[in-house]
Formats: sequence, C-alpha cells, structure tokens
Amino acid sequence: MTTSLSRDAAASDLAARLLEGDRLALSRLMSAVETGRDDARRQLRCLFHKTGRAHVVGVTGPPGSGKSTLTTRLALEYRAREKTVGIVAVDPTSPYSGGAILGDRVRMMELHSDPDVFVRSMATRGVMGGLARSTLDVVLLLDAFGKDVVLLETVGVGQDEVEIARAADTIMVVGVPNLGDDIQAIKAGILEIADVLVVNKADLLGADRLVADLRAMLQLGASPRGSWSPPIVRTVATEGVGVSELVDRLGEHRTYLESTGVWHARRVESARRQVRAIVEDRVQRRFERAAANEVWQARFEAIASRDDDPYSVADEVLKEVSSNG
Ligand SMILES: Nc1nc2c(ncn2[C@@H]2O[C@H](COP(=O)(O)OP(=O)(O)OP(=O)(O)O)[C@@H](O)[C@H]2O)c(=O)[nH]1
Ligand SMILES: [Mg+2]
Repeated sequence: MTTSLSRDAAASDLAARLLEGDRLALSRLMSAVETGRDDARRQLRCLFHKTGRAHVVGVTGPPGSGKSTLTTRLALEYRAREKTVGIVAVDPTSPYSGGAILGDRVRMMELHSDPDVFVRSMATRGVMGGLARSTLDVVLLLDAFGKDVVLLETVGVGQDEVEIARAADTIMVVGVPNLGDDIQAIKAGILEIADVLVVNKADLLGADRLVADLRAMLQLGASPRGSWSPPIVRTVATEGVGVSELVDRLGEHRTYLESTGVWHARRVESARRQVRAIVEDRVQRRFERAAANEVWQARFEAIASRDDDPYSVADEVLKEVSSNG
C-alpha cells in the first residue's frame, strides 16, 4: 500500500515536472510509457487535458527515401520560425544520430543541442503492448510538454505504421524517384492517406516523371480527404531545397483543417482509434496474465481433447478480463 502510494506521488511529481519543462521528467515518462508500466497510465491521465495544441505531422514513406534527413531539415526550419519541435522516430533502420554524410550529422547534432527540440527514437522491440498505443502516448507527452510541432517518422510499410501515421493531423508521404516501380513503392496503402506529397531526392533523374505520375494518380482518385487536394512538393533534403515551401504547405493544411472543422472530425476519429488501441492493449495483457494461470491452462487442455470448445472458453475469458483490473 505504502509503495503504491509513494509510486503515485512520484508519478504525479513526474507529470508536474514535465509541465514545468523538465526534459528528464519527459524522457522518464516516455520510458515508463514504452515499458508499459502501470503508473504511466495514471500520469497520462493527469496530463491528457494539457494536450491537443501540437500540430502532429506524420512523415512516412519507403525505407531510405530521406525521411530522417527531411525531418531534421523541417525541424531546423520550424526552429527558424520560432516553433518548438518534438521528433518521434518509429523503429528507424538507422539510429537517429545523423546520416552517413558529415553535413547530416552536423545538422543532427545542432538539433540535439537545441533545448527547444526533443528527439525520441522508439525502440519498438522492447515496447510492451501495442506499438500504436505507445507511440501515440509518446506523442501526447511531447504535446503536453508544449511542443508546437511533433514530427512523427514511420516507414510506410506494415499495418502498425499506417495506423500510426493515421494518428497525425497532417500526413506527409515522402517518395523518391527511381525506386523501380515508383508509384507502387509509395502506394502500398499510404498514398491514399497523404495530405502532402513530397518528391524528395529531386536532384536525381526521374523526379519529373514521379511528379507527373503522382499528379495523374491524384486526378484519377476522387480525393477522399474533403476539399483539400494534396500539394506535391519537390525537395532535396540533403541541401534543404524546398523545405521552406514544405513548411508553408504543412501550415496551410493545418489552417484548412481548422477552418473546415475537419480538425475536430479527425480528432474524434483518432480518439476512437486511440480508445481501441488502449482496449486491445489491456485486453491482450490481461489475457496473457490470465492464460498463465493453471485453471485456464486446464481449459486449454480440455479444448485440445475436444472436451470443451474455444468459443465458450473465450466468452468466459472475456468475462474475466473485463471484470478485474
Ligand atoms: N541525393 C539525395 N540523397 C538524399 C536526399 N535526401 C536524403 N538523401 C540520402 O538518402 C539516404 C537515406 O536518407 P535517410 O534520411 O536516412 O532516409 P530514411 O527515409 O529516414 O531512411 P529509413 O529511416 O532507414 O527508412 C542518406 O544517405 C541521405 O543522405 C536527397 O534529397 N538527395
Ligand atoms: Mg529514417
């Protein structure tokens, strides 16, 4: 009892320190969220009403398309415009410490030393519970911390990643020329959710063709995203070319969202997704805990020997996991 009380006190203390701008408290809360510690939920609950201000921009696209390089440049551009920035990189194939090129590394270090930028790489392998749930919680923490913009980098392949990208207010899809079948590489389920399309590596041959293909694709498909038609921006992330225009377009998208009520509608939709992610996560964890129990183990044996059936057992499991806490 004493320990849980003191843990509660420590928890609310961390949340209070985060609100005062303590970066250490922020990273400790992020770790608590990632490892699925129970007190993390209490802290998130305290902080939730302080969130909702940040513009969450999803940066997604095929591996190696330049998402991290572009994210670094975007962050620098936002800083030049006096916005504070959070960066969350989900399962980056290369550590978020800068690209192979010296210039990239130098710019990365510049970001890391800026107190108004906070960079977090999600170590997905150690994450307890759903990736979507923990990523969204980390974004919430940055929002509560007061970041104006949160850039969320995910590789645009796989269900989890698309799910995460969908949680952003503005989804930016980064394509590059010459990826074999260009459009297919970008398409894989993410083109249709793009609010802003980026043709990065515009210094390479084939950029014009990709822009033309994307434009044709956009004209073909009736825009599923209301009256907004996704702009196509060319960038050379390594040089910073096109980045200022990109920040303008992202800002316009936010203005569009707010002026049309789509902002609110999307947040309602993402509230639904978030609740679902939390429910799935909790049910799964309670199930794993319960299933380790001998009584349930015996029921599984009974199913195997056809003395019981999985449907009835599932009904009972659901009753049990929803009744205790
Ligand atoms: N020529 C050219 N190279 C670029 C450009 N942008 C990024 N690169 C290079 O492309 C490589 C991959 O860049 P990253 O930023 O790591 O790409 P990423 O999409 O984050 O990669 P993953 O996170 O591994 O999926 C690096 O070597 C960059 O220097 C560009 O505009 N032009
Ligand atoms: Mg990357």
